Amino acid sequence: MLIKKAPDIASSEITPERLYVRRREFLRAAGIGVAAVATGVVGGRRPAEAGQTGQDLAITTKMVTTGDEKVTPFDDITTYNNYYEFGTGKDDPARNAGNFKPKPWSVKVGGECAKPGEYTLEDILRPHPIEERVYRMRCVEAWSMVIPWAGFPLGDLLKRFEPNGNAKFVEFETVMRPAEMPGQRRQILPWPYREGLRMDEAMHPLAIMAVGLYGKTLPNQNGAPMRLIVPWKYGFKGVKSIVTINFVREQPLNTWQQMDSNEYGFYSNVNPSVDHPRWSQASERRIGEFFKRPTQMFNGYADQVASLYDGMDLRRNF
Ligand SMILES: Nc1nc2c(c(=O)[nH]1)N[C@H]1C(S)=C(S)[C@@H](COP(=O)(O)O)O[C@H]1N2
Ligand SMILES: [Mo]
Repeated sequence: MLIKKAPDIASSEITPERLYVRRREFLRAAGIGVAAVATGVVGGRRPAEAGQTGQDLAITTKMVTTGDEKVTPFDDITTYNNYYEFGTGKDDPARNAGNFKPKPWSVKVGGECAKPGEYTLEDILRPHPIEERVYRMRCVEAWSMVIPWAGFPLGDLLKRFEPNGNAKFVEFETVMRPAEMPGQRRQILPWPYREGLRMDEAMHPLAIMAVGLYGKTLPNQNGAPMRLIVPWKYGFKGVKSIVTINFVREQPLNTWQQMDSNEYGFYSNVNPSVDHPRWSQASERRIGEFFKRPTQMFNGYADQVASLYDGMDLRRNF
């Protein structure tokens, strides 16, 4: 593959400390616990060992957004997955993702921005301190987990590409590798898997690009080397193994909406009062627990994100 040399990313584009502090104030005001941890590399710039799964990550900050809810065990997070590129069974990704190679990796950035190009994963990760964030993950299938992701704010990355005024949405695609991904040899979904966000959603401080979990780089079945996490939306917005980022003018069509637009919409915000046509979304089963628990509006993140949707009919824009 011919790799176009991307324009260098200037150090002035690295997230200013000021912005970082503002984000922490925002999260504190929202009642979210933030703690700096002494890892010996606080504020450090040590990048993730790009693409090697199970490597230790240097975490600079820890944030818990789930109160005293129990964190889901590592074994459940890494063996009960949705990743149709590796099969449709929950245990298929863990069994079939062993031959997937998340290294070397590069991401093609394009569309309405000043800095399009092909960036290596190392280029992408270099300026971003890795934070641990414990988020609820609510699958549209009405089960949920609590996951200690490692990653960095998606907005900090997107800003580096200098999206212009025409960039109203951002679109992401998963890698296309039928030789390593058995599910892609069958027309289970229209490949490659695609997802999108409105720009203000993408810039929201809770949206992250995840590169690890439980303090280590991502296992293949969880989307190595880099995947999206948008905790107030259903899990399917969290597109895995990202190779394309496009800034676009029009609302993009995501894979599940393309599959059936009566069942899956663009916004896909967790909403207990808007049922899926085939099942209720009012409650969920936390993996590892027997009794169901009520699902919370915006997955419990309403205080932080509800204002993004002021004046919108969330029944129509599901
Ligand atoms: N490329 C790709 N990304 C994907 C999926 C998929 O099938 N392919 N499944 C989605 C769904 S439905 C969910 S619930 C989450 C699951 O993430 P996890 O397996 O890390 O828990 O990944 C999302 N991202
Ligand atoms: Mo899901």
